[in-house]
Amino acid sequence: MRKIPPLEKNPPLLSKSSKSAAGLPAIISTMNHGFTKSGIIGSLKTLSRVNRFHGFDCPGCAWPDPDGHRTFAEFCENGAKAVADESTKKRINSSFFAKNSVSSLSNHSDQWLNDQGRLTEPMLLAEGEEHYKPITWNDAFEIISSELSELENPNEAIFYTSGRTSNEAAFMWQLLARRFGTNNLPDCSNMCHESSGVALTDSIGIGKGTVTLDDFNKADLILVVGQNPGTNHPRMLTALRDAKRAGGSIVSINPLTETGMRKFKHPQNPLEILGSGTEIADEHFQININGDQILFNAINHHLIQNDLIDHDFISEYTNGFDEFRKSFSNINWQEIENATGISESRIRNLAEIIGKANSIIICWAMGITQHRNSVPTIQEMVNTLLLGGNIGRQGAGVCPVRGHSNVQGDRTVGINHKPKEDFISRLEKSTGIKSPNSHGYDAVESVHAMLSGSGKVFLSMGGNFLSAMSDTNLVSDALENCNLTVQISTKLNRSHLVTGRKAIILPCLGRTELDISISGNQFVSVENSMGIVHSSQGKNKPASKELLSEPSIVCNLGKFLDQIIGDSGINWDQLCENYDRIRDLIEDTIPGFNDYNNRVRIKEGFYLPNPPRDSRTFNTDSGLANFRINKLENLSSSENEFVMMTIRSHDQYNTTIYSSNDRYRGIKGGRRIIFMNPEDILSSNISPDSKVNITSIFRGVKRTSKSWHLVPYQIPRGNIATYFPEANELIPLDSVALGSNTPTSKSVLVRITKEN
Ligand SMILES: Nc1nc2c(c(=O)[nH]1)N[C@H]1C(S)=C(S)[C@@H](COP(=O)(O)OP(=O)(O)OC[C@H]3O[C@@H](n4cnc5c(=O)[nH]c(N)nc54)[C@H](O)[C@@H]3O)O[C@H]1N2
Ligand SMILES: Nc1nc2c(c(=O)[nH]1)N[C@H]1C(S)=C(S)[C@@H](COP(=O)(O)OP(=O)(O)OC[C@H]3O[C@@H](n4cnc5c(=O)[nH]c(N)nc54)[C@H](O)[C@@H]3O)O[C@H]1N2
Ligand SMILES: [Mo]
Repeated sequence: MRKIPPLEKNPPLLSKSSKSAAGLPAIISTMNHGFTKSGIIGSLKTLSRVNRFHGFDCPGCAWPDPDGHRTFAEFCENGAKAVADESTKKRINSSFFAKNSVSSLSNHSDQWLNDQGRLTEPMLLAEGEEHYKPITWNDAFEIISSELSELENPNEAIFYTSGRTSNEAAFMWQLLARRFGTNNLPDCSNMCHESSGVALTDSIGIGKGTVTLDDFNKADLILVVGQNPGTNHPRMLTALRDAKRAGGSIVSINPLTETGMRKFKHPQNPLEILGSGTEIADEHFQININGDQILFNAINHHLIQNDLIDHDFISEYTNGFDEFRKSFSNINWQEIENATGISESRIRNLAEIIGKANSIIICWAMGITQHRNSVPTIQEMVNTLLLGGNIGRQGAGVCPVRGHSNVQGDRTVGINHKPKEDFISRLEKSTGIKSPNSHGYDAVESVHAMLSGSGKVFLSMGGNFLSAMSDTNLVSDALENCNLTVQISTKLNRSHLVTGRKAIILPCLGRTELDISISGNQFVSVENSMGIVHSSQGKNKPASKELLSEPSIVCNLGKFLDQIIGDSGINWDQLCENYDRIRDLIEDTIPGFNDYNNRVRIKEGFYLPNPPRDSRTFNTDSGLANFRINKLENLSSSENEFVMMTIRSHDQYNTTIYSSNDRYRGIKGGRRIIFMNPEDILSSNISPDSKVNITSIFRGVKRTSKSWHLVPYQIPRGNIATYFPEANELIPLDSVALGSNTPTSKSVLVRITKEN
């Protein structure tokens, strides 16, 4: 079975990277995607329902909608692509699998797999078979529950979750896992914002952001660090544009000058489309990969040295300032300049701007969370905000920009391999299910467990674990070592092809589709990046009559399991007939959801409580916001070595590849490419036309990925960028962030050699 997509024959076509984001090209691109996939009328209808009060939540990202005026679809090119991709008219049925063996399918590209259309009926890949065959839902539930019941220990089962899962489905999923007796609930968050959750919980007592969208209009200064909003959170550009109009300044800190941070033309505003667009970033700091902790530490030094700090806030609300101040005794600017690639004078300049701003928001995403020292880096950025009293004040705070549209909600409702005692006791009270106290596996630990044979059944609520995880070859061995792997999915991906001895596909309804149970139309709810919970209701006709909703798949699994291993006391049927009942259980279990069923029916939804934001209350060990002092680190390369980051192109949604173009970066027709500084290309003595191999060496083990093309690009020397998931086979499984165990997808040391 091919674990990675096939290699590419031809180099990509290169042009200049775009000067501005969105505008007319975005509209044309949306038209192409939407109209070819779901037909003209279909896509117009579908797109008009995105993020409307009575429509569905956009599956594109977790950026919120403006409070009170979520009246018409906020247009976004990449949201539209995600929607069109789900509402495609193409279908995969049983004859597709009869025609194509699993190994022949695995020779196709990820884009081709996704392009085959929606999965329409439950399928079984029986042991030793080459083809998936149709199976009834009942038989599928029966096989899964009997495999589970045969395990010697509940911890041999692993329940993975991807972040599109609604609150209702996620709550039922964790209930099923815990009812079975395990906390093995790894989720995509382990590879994503886990570092943010860990760092923020320790520093300020909540693992989430503390700003609302309205704060963007009130901020003096917004730092966008390690994030590419033009591609991954396009609606954030509107918020940044508005922030600028309201007088705020924007600074981007990124090894690449991403197009979205240069200029933006709002695609719904005809004057902007034709005009020259709004400059977004006032200043751009082209930092070396992983130089951020040292940068913010140096900024903090300057702020303290020059007394640009808020003494009242520090003495009333924080802990550890004196130790923090003392930690700056031997600061070495030469080392700082080497690590960051930014001059002392520019850093001091930035520190002055920070010190003089009345309200500062720091936004970040994967450029910060996927390094060995991600938790320390985030805590250093929090230190910066604490010095100026920039938490719990209008126009100020932390803003970890979430990825998957409900990844934050999934954690809130219990997808957590390390449940807190309070959660365990509340869950027992509300449902009668006693969760084990011992921690479960996160994503990396799950792979180790499957490799060693102590993880035997892998069940996946959405997602594409094989391709999303680091170290693709090991993950493949891990999955193949399972007795059974189960994918609850909408679209075909590589995790359906690299499987356990037996494999089952359970096709489910997507966000855009009507979900009708015997008690009528159901809706679900989600939590966005700013802690607002709101409803999402699909309106499209389901892709097939056979599809079940995610909550109903979980409830059926629960029911079948009860029949084999004994009654859990949960009335699974009742719960999936009417999601209000699931929401009642969530309300009884999780603080902040009071009156859930009524409040979720209000147009804009409701904010979950956020103590640092609401009242400067910090539920930390000290009861105050903590200045944290961490050892300073950065990943620097030695001679002939590069620091590699793995990033998203403009035409992909995580492991779903829409095309092999990356419009903003000027790439056409190629994904196996290495963005490299032109001078590094020159000094490597490799002609840009030849193909190269990439090798990572970690703890003495070499991993090599073949057949890549060099692309000259404005990226700091010694740094390179490749695309995820193609480069994941190079990321060592045990190369993880301290404290959060997140794979270091943005910090991989590699060598480049000419392909023979
Ligand atoms: N269209 C689209 N939208 C998406 C997704 C998608 O795949 N496609 N994915 C969703 C998900 S799950 C997520 S988590 C988000 C991801 O959103 P992003 O975090 O924006 O995604 P990445 O492409 O990983 O981009 C990381 C950015 O960080 C920069 N960077 C890398 N290393 C460093 C560093 O050491 N320091 C600094 N300062 N910058 C660095 C890179 O140059 C790049 O601009 O997007 C979500 N939205
Ligand atoms: N090297 C590297 N690796 C990374 C990253 C990186 O930046 N670099 N980013 C990491 C991040 S931030 C994340 S979040 C993970 C993403 O990891 P995952 O969430 O596991 O991966 P996705 O590619 O988002 O999953 C796509 C699949 O989800 C299924 N799906 C889509 N919609 C639905 C739905 O509504 N219901 C169900 N049940 N299934 C659905 C489809 O079958 C689709 O093929 O990847 C991580 N991996
Ligand atoms: Mo993510």
